[in-house]
Amino acid sequence: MKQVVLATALVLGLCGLAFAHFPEGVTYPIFQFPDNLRPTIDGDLSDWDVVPEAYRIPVDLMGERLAGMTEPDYNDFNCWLALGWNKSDNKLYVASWTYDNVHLVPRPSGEITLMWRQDDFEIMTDMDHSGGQYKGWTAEQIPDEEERKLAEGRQAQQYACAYPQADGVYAVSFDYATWTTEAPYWEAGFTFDGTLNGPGTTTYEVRMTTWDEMIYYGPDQSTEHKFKEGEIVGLQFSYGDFDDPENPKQYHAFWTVSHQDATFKFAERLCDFLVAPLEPGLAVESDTWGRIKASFE
Ligand SMILES: [Ca+2]
Ligand SMILES: [Ca+2]
Ligand SMILES: [Ca+2]
Repeated sequence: MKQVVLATALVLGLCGLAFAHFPEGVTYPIFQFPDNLRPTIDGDLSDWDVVPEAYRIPVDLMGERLAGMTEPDYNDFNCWLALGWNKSDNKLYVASWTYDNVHLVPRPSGEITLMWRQDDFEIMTDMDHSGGQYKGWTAEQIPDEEERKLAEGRQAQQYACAYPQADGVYAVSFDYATWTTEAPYWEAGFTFDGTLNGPGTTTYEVRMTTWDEMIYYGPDQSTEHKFKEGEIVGLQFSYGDFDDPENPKQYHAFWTVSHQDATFKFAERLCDFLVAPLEPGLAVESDTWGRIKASFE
């Protein structure tokens, strides 16, 4: 087994030569949650009110890649997302809010790999910021079937969420791992307020373990990413918008933070995200709160 793993690492190393990231010149910050302000993972995003506006990524900063829209129409689709991290639990926190005029989530029960073919929210992670191909390997590129399976999602990962779903499965990772979207590596809360096949708002709130190297056999064979304050990691987020209940597999629009295509395959097309230091105001506030609490004890 060890030889198989090493051989694949060599293939990946040779392919991972590109480092450009998008949008060019843009770095988005990941908010550092102090321990006492970590959000509860329940789909209620009110505990994200402490996150300053500068950390939010609204649809206005995203690119639309399929419908030719150069700016958002809030009556058709609106969204924002925000990222957080915490030093103590070493987790990535994700909050997403969307309004959609037609919320279409008709995925048949059991067909989890079709998660993307409906109104979904996609998360891509390249934690060691290496770039390079991370999915969609062909037999020509990696002839050995098992090595090819190992390479899918190994050095970067793609996840999708959609809510609600007929079979109660709300997330999938597009590789051979089933455990990366299960507790304790993935916890999520979702809400939908509206009419299915009609207008509504959806929230996704996720706390997830991130991986420098994901081996689909299990967490013990994989390497968890350790967040370092001030480092840059590769992340990317997309929203598919499907609006025609009569033709549910037809994209209406596709909104993406990186403004790039094929981010499901090439990690160098992901965005730069800064693992931010604690906001000075919050650090003072939590210190002060600690002292006040201590004075009552
Ligand atoms: Ca919450
Ligand atoms: Ca729409
Ligand atoms: Ca839609």
